[in-house]
Amino acid sequence: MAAPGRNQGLSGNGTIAILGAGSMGQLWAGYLPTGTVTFVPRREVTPETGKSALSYTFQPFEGPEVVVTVPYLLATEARPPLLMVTTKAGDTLDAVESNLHYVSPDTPIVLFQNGMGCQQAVAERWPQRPILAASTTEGANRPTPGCTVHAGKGETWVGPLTGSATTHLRQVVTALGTSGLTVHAAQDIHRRLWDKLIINAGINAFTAILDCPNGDILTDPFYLEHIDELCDEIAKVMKGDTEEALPSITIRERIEMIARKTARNTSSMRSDRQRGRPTEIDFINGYIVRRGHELGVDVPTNQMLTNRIKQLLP
Ligand code: KPL
Repeated sequence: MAAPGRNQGLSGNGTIAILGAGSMGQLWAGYLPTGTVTFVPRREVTPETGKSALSYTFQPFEGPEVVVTVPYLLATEARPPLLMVTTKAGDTLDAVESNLHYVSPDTPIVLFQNGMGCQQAVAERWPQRPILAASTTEGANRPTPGCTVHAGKGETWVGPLTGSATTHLRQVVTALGTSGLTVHAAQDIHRRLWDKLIINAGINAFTAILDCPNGDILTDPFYLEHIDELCDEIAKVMKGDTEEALPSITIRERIEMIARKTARNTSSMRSDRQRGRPTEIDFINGYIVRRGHELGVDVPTNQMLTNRIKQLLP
């Protein structure tokens, strides 16, 4: 385990900074060794403006519930050796931009967003910086304010998006591994992001439109009417985007395996809808629509799901 305040393999002695204190940020902060992690506050923390730490109840996958207290990163001390970005996909570019002033040009930045497009946008904006993406199948949710639950045990792959990130990959994997969660290095992270995109594209919009837990889509006539065409479109766009061809039946099997495995879960998009928050549709089915248009692939089912979600939410 890393000594408090130090992070093995990363340059500098500061704490890993997590930007985005939602369920994914709180999951990692709950498992990383005490004293090695801070949250980036929404506004600068000063003695006048308030709290110096965020506390919440954390239910690990195994073992008793614990109270986790994570200090906020103080502007005066800020020089984190690693920045983990766990914001919603649509907030990522702006969030990174507003925090770069205290992040050294050679500090690795790891993007944990669902979907695709926002990670590439960050890498394109700052091509000289070490930008990495993470694709995770860990499941976390916040059933009540102040309480985060590690609901599903998974794995995390981390890989470089920019040239200079390659030399940081090993250290980043080691640092994230101090959490005790399973973390792998992935040279081809784009492909790993696609593996997750397939699942989100096949589950999230259906659950939000039908307002049901993940498993219930499997017998719903709306899902059954559209899933084969959706998988055909995904297969074609994926082939154009990654050179990797997956038969559409395999795509459907993967979607349905996860829908069964997470049958009682509320998907992140259904949860966004229930809470009246913006969804990540532009980075899931919306991304497939954009790439489809660029590649000359017809994507009417992805377009229909994207439109339906946008009609439901502001
Ligand atoms: O990642 C998910 C999400 O809700 O965003 C799935 C895999 C669909 C689990 O709910």
